[in-house]
Amino acid sequence: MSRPEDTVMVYTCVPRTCTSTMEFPKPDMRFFTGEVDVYPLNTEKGVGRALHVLVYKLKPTSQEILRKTVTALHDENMCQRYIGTVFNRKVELPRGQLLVEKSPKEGEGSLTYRYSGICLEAVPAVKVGFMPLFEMAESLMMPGEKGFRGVLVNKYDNRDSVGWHSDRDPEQVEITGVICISVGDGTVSFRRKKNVPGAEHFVLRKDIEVKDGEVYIMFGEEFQQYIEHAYLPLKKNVDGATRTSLTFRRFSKHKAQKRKKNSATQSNKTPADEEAHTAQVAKKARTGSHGHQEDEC
Ligand SMILES: O=C(O)CCC(=O)C(=O)O
Repeated sequence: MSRPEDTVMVYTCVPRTCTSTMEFPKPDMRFFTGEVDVYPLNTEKGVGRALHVLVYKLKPTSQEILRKTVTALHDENMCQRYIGTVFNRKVELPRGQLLVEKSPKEGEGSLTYRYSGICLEAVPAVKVGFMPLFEMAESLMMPGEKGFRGVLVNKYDNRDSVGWHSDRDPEQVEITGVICISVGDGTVSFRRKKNVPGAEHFVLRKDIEVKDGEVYIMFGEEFQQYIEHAYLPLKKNVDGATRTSLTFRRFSKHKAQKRKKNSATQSNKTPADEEAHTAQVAKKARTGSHGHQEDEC
C-alpha cells in the first residue's frame, strides 16, 4: 500500500527536480480539514505531465451530511444492480449504480450513460438531496473551471468491484478531472496505460487507501489519457463490508461521440474492455480489466 509522498498544509508544491511550482486546490474550510495527501504518479519529478492523486478529508459536519444523504439513498434502494450484455451473455454487473444530474434542463431530457448494454438515466440532484454534495465537490475546483454535470454513484457490497478503466473525458481541460467522495474505507488502484506514448513516465501501479469521508481527485491535465484506475474485489469475503463512491464528472462530449450520435450508422457495440472485465468477474476472477465508455443512450 502506498503512503502519501507528502502531506501538505500549504497548497503550492515546489517539486525538488523542476523549476516550476505545482498548485493544488485549496480546501474550502467550510467543508474540509486543511490536510491534503499528495500522491505523485510520475516516476521522475518534472518528467512528463504532472499527474497526482490528491486526497482531502471532509470535516465531521460535512461527513454527517454525506452519510445522511447516502443512507437515505440506500434506504430507498436507489442503486440498482444492472444486467449487462457480455459476449452475448447476460451478466450482473458487480456493483449497484445510480446516475445523478445536477441541473437537468426542462425539455432537454436528462443525462444518460451507457456501457455494456445498459443505460443509466439520471435522477435530478434535488430529488436525492445531492446539491450540498455538489457544493462540496465543486469547492475543490480550480478558478475558472467548468462545474460538474453529474455524479455516478457506485455501491459496493462485499467483493463488488469496478475493474481497470479510465473515465472517458478525452478532451479534459479541467485540471481537477474527476473528483470522488468515498463513504466507507477502500483501496483504489491506479496504473499507467499500456501502449500509450507518454504513459511510460508514470508508475506501473499505485494502491491508495481512501478512508470513509475522504475525497480524492484524479488531478492533472489529460489524467485519463495515461492512467487507469480500479476498485478491485476484496481478497476474501467480508460479510457486511460496504463502500459507496460518488464520482463527480463533467460528462463532456467527445467530438467523435458527437459525430457518432449524429451519424445514421450509430453502433451499439459495448466496450470490449468492459466486456472482458465482466466476463472475468463472471468467472470469479480476482482482478479485472475494463474500460468505461460513456455515451448518451
Ligand atoms: O469507487 C471508486 O473509488 C472508483 C469509482 C470509479 O472508478 C468510477 O466511478 O469510474
